[in-house]
Amino acid sequence: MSSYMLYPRNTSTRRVLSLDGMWRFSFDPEGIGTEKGWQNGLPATLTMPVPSSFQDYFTDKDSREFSGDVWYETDVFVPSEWQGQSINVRFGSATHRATVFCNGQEITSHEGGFTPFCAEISDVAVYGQYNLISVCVNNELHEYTLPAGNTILANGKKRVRPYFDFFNYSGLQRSVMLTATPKLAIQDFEVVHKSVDQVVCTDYKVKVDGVGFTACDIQVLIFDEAGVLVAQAEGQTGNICIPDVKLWEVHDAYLYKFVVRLSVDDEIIDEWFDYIGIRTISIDGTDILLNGKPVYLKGFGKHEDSDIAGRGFSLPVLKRDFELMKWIGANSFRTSHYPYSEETYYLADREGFLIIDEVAAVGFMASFANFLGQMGKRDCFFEKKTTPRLLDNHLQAVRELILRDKNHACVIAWSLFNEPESNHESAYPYFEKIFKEALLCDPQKRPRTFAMERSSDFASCHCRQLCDLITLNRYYGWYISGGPNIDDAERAFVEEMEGWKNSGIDVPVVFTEYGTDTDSHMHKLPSVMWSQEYQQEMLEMNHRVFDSYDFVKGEQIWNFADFQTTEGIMRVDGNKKGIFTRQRQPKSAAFDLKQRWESLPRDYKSTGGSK
Ligand code: CKU
Repeated sequence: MSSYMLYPRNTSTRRVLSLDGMWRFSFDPEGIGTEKGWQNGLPATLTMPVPSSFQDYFTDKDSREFSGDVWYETDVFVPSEWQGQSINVRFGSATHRATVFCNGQEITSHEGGFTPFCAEISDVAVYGQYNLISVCVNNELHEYTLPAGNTILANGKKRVRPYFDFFNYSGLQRSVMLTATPKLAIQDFEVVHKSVDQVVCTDYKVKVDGVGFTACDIQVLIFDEAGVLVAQAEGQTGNICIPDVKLWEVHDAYLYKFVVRLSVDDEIIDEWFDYIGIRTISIDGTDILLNGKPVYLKGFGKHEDSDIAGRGFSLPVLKRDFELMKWIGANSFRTSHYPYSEETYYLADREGFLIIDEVAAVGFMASFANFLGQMGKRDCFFEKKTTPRLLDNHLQAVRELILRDKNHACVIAWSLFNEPESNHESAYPYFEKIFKEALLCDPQKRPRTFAMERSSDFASCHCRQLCDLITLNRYYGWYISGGPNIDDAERAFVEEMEGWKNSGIDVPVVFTEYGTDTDSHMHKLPSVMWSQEYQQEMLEMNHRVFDSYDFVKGEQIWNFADFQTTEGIMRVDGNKKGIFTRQRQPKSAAFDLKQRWESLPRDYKSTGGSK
């Protein structure tokens, strides 16, 4: 069992040390590491940067395509003055699962490659000395894992077959930190913002853990951006109304510093803080309302993906992506197809971007099993022997996502699946459980959705009534009637949209994917598929259709940038649907988008929301 911990921060009572850097590394193709005692020291002498994916450094294919166990280890100095505190090694993620050891002793395991977890080493660490931290990370995919796929044996080697369209990058891809917190500590904190009579106030709740917490006093202090104390409250739960509160807005983010203090007899025993944007989010008919005012979403489906580091967290890439998104006039993105690094959400909070936050439930469609590979008729994905195990993992992933991201102003909706087999009636009971769990876990009760593939629409989808907003992935002009047949694509698209309209759609529809693969070096007049001109034409056609339907309340293009995928006959060194190249330079369509998005009003096509 592993535990969650609030984002680590240095405060008067807490200490954080970064463990990022060059770790020692070994491949363990036969999975014999633990048996052979590798937790006491690795046999091989490879090195590996943390955070990063391990795949793109080596010059041989076997290393890049490696599936199975890999081991990381490093020496960690635990200061003697930390004795008596709770000492943890906190992993931003370990993809897709990990077991952690300290000085050879097994500490914890964690399933799921995109959420943080802690290994508590307080009782195992030797204080005032270096300690050996070892991690066995496994990157296999199965039909019961998130994301889904399978693992086969090819020439005696394990190989993954992802049921999804992105490379199975893995390893310790996010920062690792050593933390010291008091034994009696603030465990969690939640905020819910409510508008009553035009005034937005915040209900808060503090969770404390440890022996003797009933004797504690809890204080919440709120500072504005100038550092002035503007409100305070006492107790584990309470309500805060900041006089003349400055709301968090799109591209106009205002963040208050929420400080939580735990004290006994006036002595502060724990202190933690976070930066919180105060805003409301709701759905009113076909409008998405931020602070009661309609907002039209403009932006992208993204990936955490870049040269060399793979899916490894990179602050420079994150910074560049946000600058490009601001330049082009975007206001939102979806964390397709997994929860992103925590730093992404903190930056989105700071910059005023809206996020549709997605759990790694991708590859849940029988016909897409082995994406771009074998197709054929199979049983519904939700009727397999492995479904109960998948459901357990999925519920846990939803809990961990919401536990981590619930306080972020930037998160405006939860995407609970990407392109699942929702056109089958046996999907409904599974979906219902996932949707219920999300509602239960989220104190802010954000809107819930899942990204629908073309086989699910107004008529064929069995789960759409569970959605608070509808999100559609559509490829009219690419997978459907591309190139010279783009007029047919437009007709088919309009036909589908008429279907949604006639079905009496009464929630917003946001396009979460549409786009074309585009070679950044290819120009062609007249256009052909893959040329930059065709990307421009296809987007123009799609926008024409979006613009004719008032219930369409957002457009998020697939994809922000070109990204790496598994090799295949439809992918040329990856998916090229980026508006930017993998090196983050614009294709021609970027300039059209900039013009369009800068001219669309915030409340484009609103029906006049009031709440
Ligand atoms: C995108 C089969 C459709 C998959 N959909 C999801 C996304 O992950 C893919 O990259 C479409 C595409 O470019 O095909």
